[in-house]
Amino acid sequence: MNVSGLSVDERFMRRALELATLGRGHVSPNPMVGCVITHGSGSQERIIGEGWHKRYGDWHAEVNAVNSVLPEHQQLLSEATVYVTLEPCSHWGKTPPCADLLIERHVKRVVCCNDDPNPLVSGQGFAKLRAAGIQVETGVLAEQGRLLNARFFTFFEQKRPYILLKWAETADGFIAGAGGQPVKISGDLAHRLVHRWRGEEDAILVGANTARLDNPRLNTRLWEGKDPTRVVLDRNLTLTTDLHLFDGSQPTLVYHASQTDALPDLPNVQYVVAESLYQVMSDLYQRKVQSVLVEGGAVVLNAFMEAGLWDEMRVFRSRTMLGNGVKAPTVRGIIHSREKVGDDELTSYMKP
Ligand code: AOF
Ligand code: ZN
Repeated sequence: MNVSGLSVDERFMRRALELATLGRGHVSPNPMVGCVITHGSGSQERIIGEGWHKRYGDWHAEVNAVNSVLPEHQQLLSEATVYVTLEPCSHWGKTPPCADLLIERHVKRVVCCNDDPNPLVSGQGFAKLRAAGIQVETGVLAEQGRLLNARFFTFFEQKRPYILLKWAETADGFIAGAGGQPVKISGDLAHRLVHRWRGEEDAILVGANTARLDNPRLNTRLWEGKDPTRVVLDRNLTLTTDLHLFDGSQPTLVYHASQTDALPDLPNVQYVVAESLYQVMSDLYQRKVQSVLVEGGAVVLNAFMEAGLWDEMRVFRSRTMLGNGVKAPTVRGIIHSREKVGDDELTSYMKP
């Protein structure tokens, strides 16, 4: 232990976790992964290489870390410890298996936060390394590792996307005006932050009322980032196709439960039958959507809560009073963080 209260392994792993976060927003559906390579032991242990998974389809963290080791230090790899936030892969995917690379370079020890939940890898990466005589330790900063890739773990373990419920409410607890009429509740900074979040998730979901009354674009125009897939719940197909959601600028999925075959033929818009929220979520899982940001309205947010289909809630509270309107959902979960965003207060809650 040193002054930070962390063991040496934990200290290097914390660095690997930091590196992993540099891939945020660019690697989905892959996990964020960071890697630190060290040489020496005890107080002499020094970093000789670092890397992270930068972009989907690109090299994995371990490859970038091995390549970052200076040519004159490459021979040190046979005495090196590799700290990698996730179990090294064992499969031929877009790139060759990372476990094979570490075996080829004869590294001495591999330390990880978590086992890879992807069935293509799960346990087989570690098995390969051990069979080659490499020391393997897993479970170092395991909780931080799971939190970092909560979307990836939820997707493989629960076979549904990670679900974030988001809304803004007034000081007196309203989410919209009377009859669901949109009112400006949170400020410009909160608005921009939401656009950043949109770029970090695979999909954004709204109900038919919100689609009709707010006519949202559900893109990330206030932040640099990819535009997520739009998801609209329109059970009885009541929405008119002149709404921004149907402009074809982003892939758009419309879930409905109507029997009709007479569906609009719009570019980039797909109609899918689903009888329940569970069916919607399992269809999104089939489409490899790892996370969904639910932006309302109240009926939809409450339905997700009632179904137990949520992982995180993010609530902006403004100082404004509305007097009447649509009541905001009741928050649940454990407070994870609280901060000021402009004049608004943002609180996030995690499912216990
Ligand atoms: C690692 N290191 O940095 C990452 C891993 O499609 P591919 O070939 O990129 O493979 C994606 C899978 O590989 C992903 O689902 C996860 O199981 C693992 N990700 N593994 O050894 C990395 N990003
Ligand atoms: Zn890999």
